[in-house]
Amino acid sequence: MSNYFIGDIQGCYKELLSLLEKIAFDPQKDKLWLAGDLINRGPNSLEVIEFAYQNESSINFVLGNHELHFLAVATKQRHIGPNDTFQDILQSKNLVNIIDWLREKPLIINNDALNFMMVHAGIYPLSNTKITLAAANEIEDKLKSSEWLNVLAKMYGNAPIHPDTVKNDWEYTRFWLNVLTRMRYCYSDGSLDLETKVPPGNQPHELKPWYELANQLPQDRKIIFGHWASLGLFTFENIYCLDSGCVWGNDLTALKLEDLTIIQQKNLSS
Ligand SMILES: [Mn+2]
Repeated sequence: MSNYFIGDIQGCYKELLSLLEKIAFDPQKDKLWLAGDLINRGPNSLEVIEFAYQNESSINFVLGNHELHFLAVATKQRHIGPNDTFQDILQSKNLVNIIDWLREKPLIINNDALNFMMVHAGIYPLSNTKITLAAANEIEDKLKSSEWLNVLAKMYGNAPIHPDTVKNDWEYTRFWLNVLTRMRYCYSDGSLDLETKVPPGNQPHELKPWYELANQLPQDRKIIFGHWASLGLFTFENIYCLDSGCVWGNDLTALKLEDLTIIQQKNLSS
């Protein structure tokens, strides 16, 4: 039995199947841990979602910004954007089940047995693990509750950018959703910058990647994330970014937990 972490798939179903063939994935024995953004921007969002849905006993994943955006569009809280490519899921006969199933998915997986924490974008570097997990759990509960449509309607926007300026429940929800599913860079005081997407080294000098801030990040376990295609496959101490930009013509990456081998599949259309 093996455990594999896989970065952002974004509808690249052909590449997912090829990657699973390379690792000889056996759904009876192996487990996949996906870092979110299974869908959108790429060609086959519905196939990826159906695959994850049908193999639920062997596939775990965290919600990414694209799953949350899909939920907002599917429930008419938001208009579909010109670059969104999940019309296939919106037209699926299984849409209602897919929506309810996504609502149950976590924002963070903190696995003590396998010693890792997985999140789509990042862990807030100036808060301790307890505060971060409590925030994630609170929002997960809201998404499962009757308040879920309000979460989807009110999650858009960049403010507040610092936890000390949070004034109410909805600002708290938006701040933490932005941390968990959109963050790349922070200012040194811990304020979020949610616009800069360039690779580290090219950013304005006052910004640092979230994982470089003087921090309270857990040291005793692997931290796995995706979301940052321009960072690409990256490791820094116990921290691993697995978004290697398959949807942008690059690679889909799997990291095997047991021996830390990297297995990649190139984009098959480019
Ligand atoms: Mn993302």
